[in-house]
Amino acid sequence: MTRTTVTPRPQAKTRTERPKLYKVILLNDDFTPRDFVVTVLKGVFRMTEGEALGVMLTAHRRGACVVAVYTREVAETKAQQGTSAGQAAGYPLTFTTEREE
Ligand code: NFA
Repeated sequence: MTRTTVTPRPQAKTRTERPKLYKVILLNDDFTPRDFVVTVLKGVFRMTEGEALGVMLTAHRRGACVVAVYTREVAETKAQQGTSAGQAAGYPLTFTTEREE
């Protein structure tokens, strides 16, 4: 009779990489009306009125404000949507993205 020896392999560990995160940053400008910025922040970034007001005012006073942090695709899409909303209304409103350290 033939005997077969089964040698168990050491179980390979599954390593799940954390995705890199990207900040969406709102840049201040002198032309986009404050209430328009608030409307875009609420619509694109699902913020409440109070959150949107806080972010808009911080960008207005300091020049820029981090809006939110997402994976790359989501951050780039939302930044593009916010910037496009401004362009469609004739404003220079700009959202950029930056890799988080
Ligand atoms: N600075 C703009 C104004 O006074 C408002 C604004 C805030 C624009 C934040 C862009 C970003 N109308």
